[in-house]
Amino acid sequence: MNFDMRRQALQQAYDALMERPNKQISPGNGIYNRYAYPVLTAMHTPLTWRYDFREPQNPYLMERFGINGVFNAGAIKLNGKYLLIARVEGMDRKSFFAVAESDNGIDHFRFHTHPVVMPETSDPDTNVYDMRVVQHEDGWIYGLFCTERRDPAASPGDQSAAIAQCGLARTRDLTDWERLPDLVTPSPQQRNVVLHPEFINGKYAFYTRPQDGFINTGNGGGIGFGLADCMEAAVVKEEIVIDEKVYHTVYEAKNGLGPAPIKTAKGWLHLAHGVRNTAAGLRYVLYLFMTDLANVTRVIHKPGGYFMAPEGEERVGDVSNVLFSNGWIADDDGKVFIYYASSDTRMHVAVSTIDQLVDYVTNTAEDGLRSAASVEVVNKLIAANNSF
Ligand code: M1P
Repeated sequence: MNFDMRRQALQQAYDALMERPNKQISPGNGIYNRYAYPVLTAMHTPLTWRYDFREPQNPYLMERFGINGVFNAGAIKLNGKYLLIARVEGMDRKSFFAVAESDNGIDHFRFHTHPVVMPETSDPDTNVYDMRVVQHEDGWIYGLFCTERRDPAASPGDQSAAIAQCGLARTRDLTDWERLPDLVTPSPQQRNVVLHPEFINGKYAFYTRPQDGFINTGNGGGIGFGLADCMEAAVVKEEIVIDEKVYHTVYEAKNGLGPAPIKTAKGWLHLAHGVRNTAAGLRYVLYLFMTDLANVTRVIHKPGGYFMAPEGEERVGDVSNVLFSNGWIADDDGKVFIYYASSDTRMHVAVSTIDQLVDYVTNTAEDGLRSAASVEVVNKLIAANNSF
């Protein structure tokens, strides 16, 4: 195939992907509906990021920059557009952020022409990923993300030991970002840090995930909470755990908050991920819980088990058996777009409503932590069904 034919073929395949409408999968489980196609994949990244289209410099029209995956996106609605701030991972393993937008939130997500240029601090990040985008009541849009650097205490033979911390930046438009100093907390490592969208007692409130090691949370773990006086030099002096790891649950190994919580009339709705170990490796699922409007550290409802787990093609990818979410959008009409990544590879959407999610959270039995308790729940359901 000559250069021009190859260019045309690449463009046609890209345009077809961009134009493909998404399809809701029905009937679903009554809590949410998945959609048939991923909303973002490596193939959605613009061709100009991957190919050099100058024939003399690239006569084979080969990829000059490979993209490995597009996943773990933050989400926000701005000026009527649904925006995903995706983790784009190159074949070199480095991630960076890029914004893709859609008019309807379920398909035709198109990346902006350039990835985000995220300023560095005086201690450059080796890798940045998993941004939570939060419209705070102070007027700024904050991006909280994991910044990873090699552990300075690692021996020369250990090229894996890393330190994860929470990077902070703010913007008005998702294009120009002001980098702030990394969050300081009492924990040796941090991932999955989220900013609460409102002030609590006049302070900035952070959900954290204290951890001792890079992968294992060790004595740390659970979803933590702490307050900071400002964002320009944010320090959380005291972290309390508000949602713990628990034996024989879907979050027994670790858990972490997803996006910023959504305020509802009944409480703050939270989406989180829970991790357990299996013979096939770690399994990541999503779960929901609700906290008190008057005391955001008090969990008032928590359905047992998972809300969403990997299914079908979602189960396979770079890191298989993983669902992870750090972005959702609640529309004014009550519709909720849940953006989730599968197996550290691609982004999907599921759609629900505030009413459905609140119903699910408030009316689903808690984890009884024993098989016999599960049987009791099923028997109650059968009795209720036999009573009319
Ligand atoms: O590979 C699964 C996920 O692992 C990490 O999440 P956590 O810190 O909760 O274990 C992150 O690296 C995340 O990006 C990744 O999707």
